[in-house]
Amino acid sequence: EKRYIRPGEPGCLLNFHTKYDNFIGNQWVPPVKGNYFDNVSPVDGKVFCQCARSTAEDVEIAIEDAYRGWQHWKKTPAQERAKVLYQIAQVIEDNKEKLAVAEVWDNGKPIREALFEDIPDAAAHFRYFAGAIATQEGFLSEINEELVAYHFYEPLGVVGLIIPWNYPILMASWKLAPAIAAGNCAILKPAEQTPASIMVLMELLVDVIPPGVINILNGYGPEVGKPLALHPKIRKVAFTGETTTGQEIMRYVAHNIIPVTLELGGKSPNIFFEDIMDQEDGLLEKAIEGALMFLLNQGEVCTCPSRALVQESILERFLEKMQRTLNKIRHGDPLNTSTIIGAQVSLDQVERIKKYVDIGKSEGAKCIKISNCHNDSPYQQDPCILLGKNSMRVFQEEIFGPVLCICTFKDEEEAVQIANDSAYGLAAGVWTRNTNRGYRISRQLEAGRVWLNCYNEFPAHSAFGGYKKSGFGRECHKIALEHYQQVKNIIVSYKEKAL
Ligand code: TXE
Repeated sequence: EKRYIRPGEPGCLLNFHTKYDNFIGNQWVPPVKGNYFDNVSPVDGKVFCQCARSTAEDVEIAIEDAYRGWQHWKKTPAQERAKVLYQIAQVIEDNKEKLAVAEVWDNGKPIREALFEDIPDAAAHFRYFAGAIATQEGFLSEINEELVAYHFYEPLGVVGLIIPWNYPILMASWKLAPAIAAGNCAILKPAEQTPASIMVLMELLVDVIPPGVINILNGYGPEVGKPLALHPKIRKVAFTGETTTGQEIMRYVAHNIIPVTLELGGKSPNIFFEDIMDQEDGLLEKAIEGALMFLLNQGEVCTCPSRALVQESILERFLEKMQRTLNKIRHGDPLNTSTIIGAQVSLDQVERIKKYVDIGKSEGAKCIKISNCHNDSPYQQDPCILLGKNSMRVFQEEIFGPVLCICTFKDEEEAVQIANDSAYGLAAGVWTRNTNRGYRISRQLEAGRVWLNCYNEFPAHSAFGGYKKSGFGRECHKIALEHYQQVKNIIVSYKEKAL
């Protein structure tokens, strides 16, 4: 157990500045209108810095600088671009603890997650896309003896990346790595709840990235995200956030007919079959851990396994085991490495979660008490388990908090029917010893990612993205490169003479 020192206290690994300008063309540029907004840490509930409250005028400046940078970047050979991505990964890794503390302070997540997942995963994505771009090849088609069609992957230009607050540095990396690897320059807009940790990262990267390749504009969605997505010189938008915001983004990009990828909400089912019980091989313990994944990042995860579908025959035993493990879980200071549940990102978010718990109860869901998990901070929400039916609102709407909704099923057919009875289709989990069943069910689930006997693994090199209202496009895999590229086809005739 280790307790990291809070920013501002003597001996802390980092001290935030009191004010952050935008990061444009490798310079710190004040917002044109001169406005800043307060940034509160959910760890102590206090304002710890101010960040630029950008507007359309700042978008103009960033676009200009990004295009200036692009003149060089688009001509930079893939191997050289890869080298920059490797260097970014190295800087992230070398500053792992500092970045983890920054992330915790900005977002409220427990430091064990930031240290062992968010930050190393961010580095892994830059490394992965460095390798992917260095090995990407165009292709050619032999049309006939004298006619050849060549295909080249070309970058799009300057792309707009809009990200949420739940994984600031990791979400930035998921988007920045493929975007810049592919030869684009990027303008990233962090969420207004978590604008600061990314600025700490940019301070570390300023000597590593060529000017204009990565630009950061802070501010509110409608004030800066919207003009960014609407700008006629933006060639693509990648967005992660709420489904209704995703719908807005689609409307914006329609103006300029540019591609968009969307990673939106989820209500992911985690399905537990009876055959996981009664053997001493550790799968049951693993499954319980999988069920408790609804607590990861305090439930503020797009793939939160917020619906547990438990086979009727094992419900009681499963619940009992789950409660026993839950009672040992520590809720507390996010900077302590033994803390499992940290602070929710904002008081608004706490309010939203509480409202949903009340809705669940009023719909008749049974609330299962968890004894040990309590904390007095207004930013900390006690975990909650609701036993109910899939038709209830709490089973259908994204809560984005430590709330697990459990229902039962009789057989495979019913499990699939309940799992797919959702507007969303981001992810799902299946737990069984029967590999044929696992495969069969996985293929029937309407979800872009299925975890079989595991949950919430996010390795680089595996495609991630949604079905249905969870969006479209894939990240974390080299196919994402194609979302940031267009194909140039050149047809060449090698015929010597006219007909
Ligand atoms: O999301 P938004 P919010 C869910 C979760 C949460 C809810 C609201 O349920 O409680 O969404 O979160 C920018 N034009 N998820 O309000 O609004 C915004 O500034 C351009 C699910 O934070 O979608 C931020 O940078 N940009 C989710 C980003 O969009 C706009 C992750 C996301 O904010 C904009 C986060 C506009 N009109 C929340 N409006 C997931 N599934 O991963 C907002 N933004």
